[in-house]
Amino acid sequence: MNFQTLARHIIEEERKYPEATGELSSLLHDLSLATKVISLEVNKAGLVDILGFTGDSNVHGEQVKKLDIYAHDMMVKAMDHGGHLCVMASEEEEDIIHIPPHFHIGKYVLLFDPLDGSSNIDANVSIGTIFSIYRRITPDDQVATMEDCLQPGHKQVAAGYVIYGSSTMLVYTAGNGVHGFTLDPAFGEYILSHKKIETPKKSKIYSINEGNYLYWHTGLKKYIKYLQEEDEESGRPYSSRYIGSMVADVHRNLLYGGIFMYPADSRNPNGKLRLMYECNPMAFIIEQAGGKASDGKRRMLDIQPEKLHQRVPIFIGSEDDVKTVEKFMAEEEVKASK
Ligand code: AHM
Ligand code: MG
Repeated sequence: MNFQTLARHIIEEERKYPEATGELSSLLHDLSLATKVISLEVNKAGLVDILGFTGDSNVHGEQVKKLDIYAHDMMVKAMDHGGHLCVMASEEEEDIIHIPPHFHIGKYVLLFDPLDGSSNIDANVSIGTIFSIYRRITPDDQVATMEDCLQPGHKQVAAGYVIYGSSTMLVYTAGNGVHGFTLDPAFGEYILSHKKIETPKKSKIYSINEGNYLYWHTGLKKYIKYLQEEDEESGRPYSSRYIGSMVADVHRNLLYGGIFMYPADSRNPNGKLRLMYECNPMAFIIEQAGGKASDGKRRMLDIQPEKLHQRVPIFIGSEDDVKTVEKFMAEEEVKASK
């Protein structure tokens, strides 16, 4: 059989680095297992009474959980005892999550958004799990701290997402390109389906919530109008595609080319999306695929985080498009400062 499972792919990637211990491979394997369970539950969402609020009971009189809480619990349960992690943090939990001291403590740090875009679940729209892995920076013989979690994105060792869409796909990078695997529902394995994904340098798609137009930066308003103008040479007008589910929007743009934006606006000066759980892992993936990610001014991966749940504006996708929006916004700032 001429196909490659995720497990085999990870092992073969690791063979390229003689100093590798195999720990990262096992970690990614545990992670993929957790997402398979989440995928099953997501697929059942319309059938089982799992969409009620936390605390409701289902037809069996059992307590049901909202799917995002379920996904969070599943990630923690699958990852806390593997021996690879020293600390975790989740978008669903205020504080960092320590590894119980009776488990082996490893050298990696895991940050995740267990179910991004979960407000879309009821409408059967694609949602996803996003993960980001760092090496610990505090000494091995001490309890890991917030410092281990608050590292800039360029320190990521690996990052990825799983999209629960028309099929379930896991896309990851460990710093050596971006690889995509589709879950075969028949035998429950992720199979390599998208080898070394490269995103187009320039695109024809923009993704942004245009309902917020009134509150945007003038430079951004001008940029969007520019994309809507007709100009054959530069391939305008662009198409607008916005699902409202970051994993799905970024995934489509990764494959077809495109720019995804969640900007700051006059009501939300830091935008909406989270640096540690959404923006950094996606930025690592996009850069590895040849794209670019910024907060409008700075490279996303160079931002020094201050808070675990910090929000940040994001412009991510095809390199030329991200550069163009940065230029539009910078020009307006120069004008405003005169
Ligand atoms: P969530 O973490 O509460 O699910 O919110 C994140 C989601 C992203 O997936 C998506 O890009 C964004 O929120 C959409 O926001 P909006 O509805 O404001 O356009
Ligand atoms: Mg989220």
